Amino acid sequence: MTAAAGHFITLEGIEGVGKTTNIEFVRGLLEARGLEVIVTREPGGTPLGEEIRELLLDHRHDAMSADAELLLMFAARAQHIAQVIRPALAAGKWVLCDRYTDATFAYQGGGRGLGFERVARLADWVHHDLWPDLTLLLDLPVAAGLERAGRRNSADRFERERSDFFERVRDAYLRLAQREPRRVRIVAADAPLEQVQARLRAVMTEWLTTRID
Ligand code: Z5A
Repeated sequence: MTAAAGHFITLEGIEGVGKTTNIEFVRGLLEARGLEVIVTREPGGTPLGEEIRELLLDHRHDAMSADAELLLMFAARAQHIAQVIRPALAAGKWVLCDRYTDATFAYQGGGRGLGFERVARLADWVHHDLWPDLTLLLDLPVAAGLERAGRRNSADRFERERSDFFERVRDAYLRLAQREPRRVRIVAADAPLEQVQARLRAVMTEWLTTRID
């Protein structure tokens, strides 16, 4: 849980699951309640973080080691936390973030096979108790996510991975939800957009009612 005045919500899921599409919908739900929201993303969210993102996604760096990838994710995150997330939370704002440390557990811990323990040690070092208050885990079978993402023109370094990589990522996400069911809420995303958004609305309404009403 965040140790600050504001609230911290993240969206997670495998590639193509609909985070980018739905983050604006969630922002709208919060703003309709008069809440001040900032939307940001990882890796990225700061000028330095966006440059690190370029390095991470660039397919010319296909020789990048799993450890280098892991450390770059946390380097971008450290800057994001210092420059954006902590100041916004301290000012009482709602931070809505497209991916955070759960993505590192899923992609580097699960997908790359580095394991959860190493990720947990870095998380403790970089942000200690700064965990989201709520994580919306959009869940979709890998084939469907890849099919949706495949409609785009160019593939970045992650999008070039094979489906067994994304199966490990999805499995890791589901294990995280099992470990922390109060924080990580699974939202089935294998449905038309209106239905997924109705599910998101239901989860958000229930959560907001119990947390801040
Ligand atoms: N990464 C990591 O490895 N470790 C970390 O710690 C972090 C990140 C933080 C970049 O992230 C990469 O960084 C990511 C993991 C890694 N790579 N991968 N894979 P990203 O979040 O920027 O990249 P992404 O996951 O590829 O996001 P995305 O491509 O933008 O996917 P999305 O946001 O989940 O999906 P979308 O763009 O909203 O939707 C995809 C398409 O599906 C689009 O055409 C939509 O119109 C369509 N769509 C959405 N919802 C529906 C429904 N319900 N039905 C039908 N069609 C739909």
